[in-house]
Amino acid sequence: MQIPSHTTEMQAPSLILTEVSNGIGTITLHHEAKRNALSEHMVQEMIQAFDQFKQAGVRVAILRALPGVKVWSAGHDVTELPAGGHDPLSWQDSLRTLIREVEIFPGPVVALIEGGVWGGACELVFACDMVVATPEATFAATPAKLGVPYNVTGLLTFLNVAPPHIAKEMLFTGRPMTAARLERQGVINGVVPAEHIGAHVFEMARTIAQNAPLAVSVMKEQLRILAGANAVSPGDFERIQSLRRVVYNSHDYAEGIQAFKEKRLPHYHGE
Ligand code: YXS
Repeated sequence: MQIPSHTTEMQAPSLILTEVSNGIGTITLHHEAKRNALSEHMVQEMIQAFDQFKQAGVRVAILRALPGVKVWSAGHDVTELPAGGHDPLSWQDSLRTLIREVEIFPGPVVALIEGGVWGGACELVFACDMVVATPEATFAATPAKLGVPYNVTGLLTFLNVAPPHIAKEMLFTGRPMTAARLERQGVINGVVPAEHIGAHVFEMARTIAQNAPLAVSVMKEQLRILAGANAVSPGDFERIQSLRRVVYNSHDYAEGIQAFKEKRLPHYHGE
């Protein structure tokens, strides 16, 4: 039985459901009104859930939305992005914090995907250790559509799971890519019909949970360290940050955010 994560009458209503059974912890995104946008509030609840899972000795975590959703998550909460002049994806940004939590959680995190995955949620899913999706699921990376200068570790998440041409097609077009196409490229682990995906993912989680948890969690941490072992010189890093500053200080960035809020198409002028 899924229970809302712990809330008291003083707190805002919970935006996720959590469940722990037999060493498997499940986080279900549950904010339909904003299409499960990864707001500060939702991210804080997810981080608390991961902490609870650690204390409960959870060996595998599953990240999902409610069965049958049309939108798994609409990505970063755009209303919480700076209007301009500040790095929208700095170290302490909620999306960045959540992705690091997934990466350091001491057990595999399996993403169970139904519906559309947008923007930063696409990176969140790719940062999970395995991804299983229904045939109807789609994945769209949207920084180019909003004028957002994606950050270094975020782009590395894409490069670590997708061949460069696929990562570039996703990032440059901003168009949703189908689960079938991403499975063919090895970007996701499998495509399973909606009526079977729950059982399929739980069966995989049970198999992992029966293995030696220390060996699994240490291999996960080793793979995280190896995946991030891309040497970038201090000069190159400074050049990257100066290029990103031009973008988030640009008219185009402010236009992208404003157009979203006004529910209209943006008009970009390359400045
Ligand atoms: O008008 P109300 O108040 O009912 O609110 C609407 C939307 O404004 C809201 N909503 C969001 N609010 C904040 N941040 C979001 N990302 C977001 N997405 C949606 O939810 C209410 C219902 O939305 P609506 O009417 O559009 O739903 P729909 O079913 O017609 O369409 C679902 C979507 C997902 C196709 C549509 O909402 C959509 O295109 N959302 C934006 C997807 C997107 O571009 N996400 C990227 C966010 S920025 C991000 O993740 C990174 C910074 S980056 O861009 O760099 O990747």
